[in-house]
Amino acid sequence: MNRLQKSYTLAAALAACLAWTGLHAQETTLQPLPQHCRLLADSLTLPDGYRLLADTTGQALSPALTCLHGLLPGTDGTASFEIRLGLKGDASVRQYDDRIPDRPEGYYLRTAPDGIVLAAADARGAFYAVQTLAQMTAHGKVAAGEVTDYPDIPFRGIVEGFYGTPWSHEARLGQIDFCGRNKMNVYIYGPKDDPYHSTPHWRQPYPDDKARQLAELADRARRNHVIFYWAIHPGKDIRWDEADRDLLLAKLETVYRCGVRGFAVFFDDITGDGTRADRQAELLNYIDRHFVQVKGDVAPLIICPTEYSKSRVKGNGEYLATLGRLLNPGIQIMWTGDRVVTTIDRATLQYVGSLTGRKAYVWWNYPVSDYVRPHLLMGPVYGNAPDVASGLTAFVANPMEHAEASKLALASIADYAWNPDAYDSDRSWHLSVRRLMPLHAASLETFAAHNADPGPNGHGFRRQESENIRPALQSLCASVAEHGTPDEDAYRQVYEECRRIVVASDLLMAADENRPLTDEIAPWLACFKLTGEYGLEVLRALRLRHEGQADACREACRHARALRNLIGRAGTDSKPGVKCATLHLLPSLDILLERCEGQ
Ligand code: 14T
Repeated sequence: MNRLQKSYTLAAALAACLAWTGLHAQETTLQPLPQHCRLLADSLTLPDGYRLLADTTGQALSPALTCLHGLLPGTDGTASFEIRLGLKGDASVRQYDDRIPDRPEGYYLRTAPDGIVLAAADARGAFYAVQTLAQMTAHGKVAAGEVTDYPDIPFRGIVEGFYGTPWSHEARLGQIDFCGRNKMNVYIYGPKDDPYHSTPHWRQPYPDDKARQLAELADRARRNHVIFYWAIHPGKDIRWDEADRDLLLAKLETVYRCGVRGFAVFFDDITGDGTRADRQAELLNYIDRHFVQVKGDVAPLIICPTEYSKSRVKGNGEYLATLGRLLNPGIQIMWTGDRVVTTIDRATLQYVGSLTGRKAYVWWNYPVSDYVRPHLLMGPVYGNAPDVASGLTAFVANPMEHAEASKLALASIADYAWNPDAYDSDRSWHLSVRRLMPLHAASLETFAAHNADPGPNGHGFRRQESENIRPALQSLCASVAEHGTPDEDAYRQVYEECRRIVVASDLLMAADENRPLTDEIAPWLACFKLTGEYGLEVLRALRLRHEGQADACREACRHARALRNLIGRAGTDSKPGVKCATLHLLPSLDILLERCEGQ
């Protein structure tokens, strides 16, 4: 054996050993990140046919089975490769019972040369096992290994609760499927601008076409193991009498008949008599007693209180204390944190928990942009504490009116809510980008990196933006300000970033990979391209000035100024005032241009 052969053998032995101990495990791209996961570097080739061993007790496993058949169509009763799908105690997975986490929605997944095991604590867990399997599968191959998993937060999802154009029916169906793929189990329907959700028409039943759509949403939710909640917002003009109470109950009944099995009552953003805690509690308890408990198949009620953030709490919190004291114990109380738009930590959960005597149902106002409409919020999702799980029952996010662009943040929110203490915002952001447009991930990442901060706003909520190029922008501006000469390295980096911006804009505008997304962000893509072109022209002007070419510099400045004016006017009639890269990139370029124009 020569030296080369010897070292090869050694390397192979080492690799085998590492594979065995899991140290050579593949860096996982699973999102949400599982609690325990050991995937080997090798993947298995999936056979054309497999034998399915599934215990089909009732309808419980049907969403999991439907999804499995979509992923691997070739069932064949005689094949040697076995796929076992079942719940704890079922014959098909009995030998794996002790591996199933003893937690709601828990599952154990094993992929090996002889077959696949999907063994779960409950039906939703089985569905999630299949979702994980789907993420491990590509091009006829599946990663080999084991996953043991469960969520740390019981309820995770979306609250469609923003002001502005409500999502289209198609967009909602897509969001519910998205919830399923991201292991979110709640979708709360409460768009502020649905007239039948709020004033003026909350008392009226939906017209037939809208009722049919609600039924379709409820059905789609069931297929994704998502609880679809319908919310009503009656507080602007409710009278605390029997007539309005009966009208509200009758409205819930009509929505129940559409197949909806979850209900919420929102009392946010109202003034006057509707804000009374004792009356709100009385109404909710009445609904609980005479509707939820009578039906028997309806999820626990949710209330969004009038004082839904610490900043809205008056006095010593008598309002929330009254709700906590009077509301039936199973009723969930929503909470946005210390402010309306802010990140969540243990202290805020402790605060509201001790007032209401129950764990908070967190309504996170992100990536909602109804208070900063010209901006897209597509940066990394960060700032929520890793140790929140014991202080809340739910974490639901209020998105942007842009359904597709919201999915970037929502995928990370799903990741966070599943496993908050292992959550890594950058890792999650990269994965979310890749899952939205795998073929254009680099371009979409460039776009999203510069579309993150909401700009100055009344909530005082800000986000990092353009972090990759921030140091270079700083040194470039500093070098020009201090000695009039641009720092070469910084200049080159900013130049390259502006080139990337122009190219990314063009690639995304031309791409067919995710039309719903690129159509939605088209006005921002146009603005983004102008921003890149503006940057390039500012840099050219800077160089010409440095070279002493005064006339050429002046011409470049004129062009740059024209581009800057176009950026200021960016948007279309339907989407006025589009803004991007406003935190660092645009202000830096503005400083540099003024400097060039100044001489
Ligand atoms: F119900 C609440 F939890 C809540 O957040 N309500 C609204 C919500 O619909 C909206 O999307 C969100 C972000 O703008 O904030 C709440 O609406 C507000 C908040 C304010 F502080 C509307 C006006 C305000 F001044």
